[in-house]
Amino acid sequence: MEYKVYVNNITLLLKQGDITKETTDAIVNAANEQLYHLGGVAAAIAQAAGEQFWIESNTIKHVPTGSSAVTTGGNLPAKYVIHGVGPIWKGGNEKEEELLTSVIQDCLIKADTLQLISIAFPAISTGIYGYPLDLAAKTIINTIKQYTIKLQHIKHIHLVLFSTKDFNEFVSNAKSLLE
Ligand code: AR6
Repeated sequence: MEYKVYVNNITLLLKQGDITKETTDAIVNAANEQLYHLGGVAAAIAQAAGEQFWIESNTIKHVPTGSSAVTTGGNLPAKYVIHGVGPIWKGGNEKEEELLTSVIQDCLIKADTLQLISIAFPAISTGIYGYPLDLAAKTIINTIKQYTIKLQHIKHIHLVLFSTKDFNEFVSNAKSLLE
């Protein structure tokens, strides 16, 4: 399942699938501040990327929530992994929206600075970190809408949603926010 829309000369492709299989230049990991990739999409990425990826992750000591850090992709098809640390949902009054906006922006800046053409995101914070799916979809899509205008190199952004439910939620928000 796929849905494509154009935003400021960039292709935004929403798809259902496994982000470890993406052939974009970079994939984003939904990481924690320590880059201990023990659950969710992080564990799947680490498993597919291999040992060198763990070693690189361990050299990065701390990534503050709302920001990101870059490693190579190891055995993944993607050349880079951008580790974005999203907020843990605490009810909505602990700057969660600001922090989710900030992490998406930071990943886009890192990819654009590396002069990458394509990047794939998972639904950061919506799994173990408990961010409500509809609110996350709105914030992630709005951030992409507002931020793409500033990008020099990136031409393709993928949002890779793991379940049909997640895919449908993101598509309905993309239709109302971008069409
Ligand atoms: N491809 C795409 N999306 C996936 C995949 C996959 N292979 N596997 C899971 N998802 P989560 P968070 C979806 O929990 O909420 C980890 O332990 C999943 O269904 O991975 O930001 C980290 O180390 C959900 O929609 O990330 C942190 O400690 C989305 O990815 C913590 O979890 C994000 O879920 C981060 O929690």
